[in-house]
Amino acid sequence: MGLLDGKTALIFGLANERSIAWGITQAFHREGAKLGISYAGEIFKRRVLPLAEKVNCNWVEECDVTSDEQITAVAKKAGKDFKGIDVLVHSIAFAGREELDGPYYNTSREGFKQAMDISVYSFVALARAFQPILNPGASLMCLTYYGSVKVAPHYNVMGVAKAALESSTRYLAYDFGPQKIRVNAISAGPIRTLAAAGIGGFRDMYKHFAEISPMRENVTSDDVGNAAVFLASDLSTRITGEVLYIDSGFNIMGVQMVSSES
Ligand code: NAD
Ligand code: 0WE
Repeated sequence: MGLLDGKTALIFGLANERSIAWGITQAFHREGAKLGISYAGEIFKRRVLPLAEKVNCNWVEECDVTSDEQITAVAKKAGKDFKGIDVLVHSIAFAGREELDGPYYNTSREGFKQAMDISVYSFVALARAFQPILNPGASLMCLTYYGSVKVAPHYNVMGVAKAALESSTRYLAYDFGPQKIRVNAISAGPIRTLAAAGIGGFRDMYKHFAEISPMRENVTSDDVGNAAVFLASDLSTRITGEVLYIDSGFNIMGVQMVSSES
């Protein structure tokens, strides 16, 4: 008996075995969901296909979310191959590397547009494209980060994009409410994924997190996967428009102090 027995889930944003999307995919598989996986770019195909095999998933489709055509095509394909969709996970973000360094005021117009397009608009576009094939009781979710609410040095335009993503989550929750479709965001603490690799100061931030968060522990993709199961399942009926923190309690802290107790 799995919490997601009989449900079909589509996951966008799987790049490799370190992706948060992989933690979510494995947790969904464990709970009995039927899976579809989408990735971006030919380079990742080689990485993603063997992962999909591990979770008995033979529905793997490329979708670059900057392309309306590709979004439409993937929704059309899903409509043909599945009896409606119950869960959609958006685990996608991108900003140009040069935007994640130096002062926020140096954000370029193009860099701003690109970060908002890939990291925010794509969630709205996916929600619209899939609306006709979403089953009543369906659950949509996206991944966000605390840099949306408070300043995380160098997160810059991504913080602004995550604020817009969280706001989009609330507006989508309002739109989809009458259809009994829920929309939520998961705010995860820092995790060492491809999107965190090579970020200046990430290692120190990661270590600091484990020192000052109430639970004194870093977050894993498995933790996020389990929370995603909850949001995807019927255990969370009536929860919509929320930002669920999976962060060892980090976000509740006002004053940060390195404790002598462990
Ligand atoms: P990741 O690099 O594994 O995943 C990011 C994904 O975005 C990749 O699969 C990439 O292919 C995809 N992507 C980028 N541009 C795309 C495009 N044009 N079309 C389609 N897909 C595109 O890294 P991750 O850390 O697993 O990130 C997943 C999500 O989690 C992101 O939204 C990220 O902001 C969020 N998040 C990450 C952390 C962290 O510390 N790693 C913390 C909180 C939230
Ligand atoms: O959301 C994220 C990652 C977002 C991200 C990361 C990259 C790095 C590589 C978006 N675009 C790119 N583009 C690249 O070229 N996180 C929450 C992880 C993260 O990223 C940071 C962080 C944290 C935490 C960037 C600066 C400061 C802190």
